[in-house]
Amino acid sequence: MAIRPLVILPDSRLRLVSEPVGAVTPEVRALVADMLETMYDAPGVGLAAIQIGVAKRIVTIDTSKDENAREPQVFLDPVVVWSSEEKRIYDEGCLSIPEFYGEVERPDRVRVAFRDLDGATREIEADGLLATCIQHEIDHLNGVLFIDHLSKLKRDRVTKKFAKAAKRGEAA
Ligand code: GNR
Ligand code: NI
Repeated sequence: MAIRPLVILPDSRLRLVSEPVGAVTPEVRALVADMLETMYDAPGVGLAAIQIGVAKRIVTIDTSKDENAREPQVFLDPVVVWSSEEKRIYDEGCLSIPEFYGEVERPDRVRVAFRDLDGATREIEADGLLATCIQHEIDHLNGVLFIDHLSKLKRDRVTKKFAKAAKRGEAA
């Protein structure tokens, strides 16, 4: 297992549409192990494979608060199959946009179909932080960032800040 470097805005890889996973090979399992290690090290609540530079439709999430009682969840090829009319607003952050936060409105509850590491098809209904997080991660699989849900003014401001920092070779 290894902690992998995070892909940071304005890296154009964050705009890629990730590819379906296909067969659950030992390489896929090794990638998931690296994603979990990288997510826990960051620390983050979720991670999409593209955030470590791999354009595959893989998401890891752990919304448990206690780091001594970890509850890793792995989603291969996740798809939202139902979302509630009711919305919820959450102050989101992203490991690829460090130290920037913004309020995003999304469906309060979602049903998500996915495959697990045994290749079995499963479905869950998520609410609360898990619902917010899984929608944030599925956005990553489609090249969408949470700042895309903010006003153009806020998005342009943070995009420029990170572009300038990258040019100078600094963190934003
Ligand atoms: O660690 C994370 N926290 C978070 C908080 C609110 C909404 C979404 C998230 S996901 C984020 C990690 C990340 O960037 N995943 O892509
Ligand atoms: Ni993110």
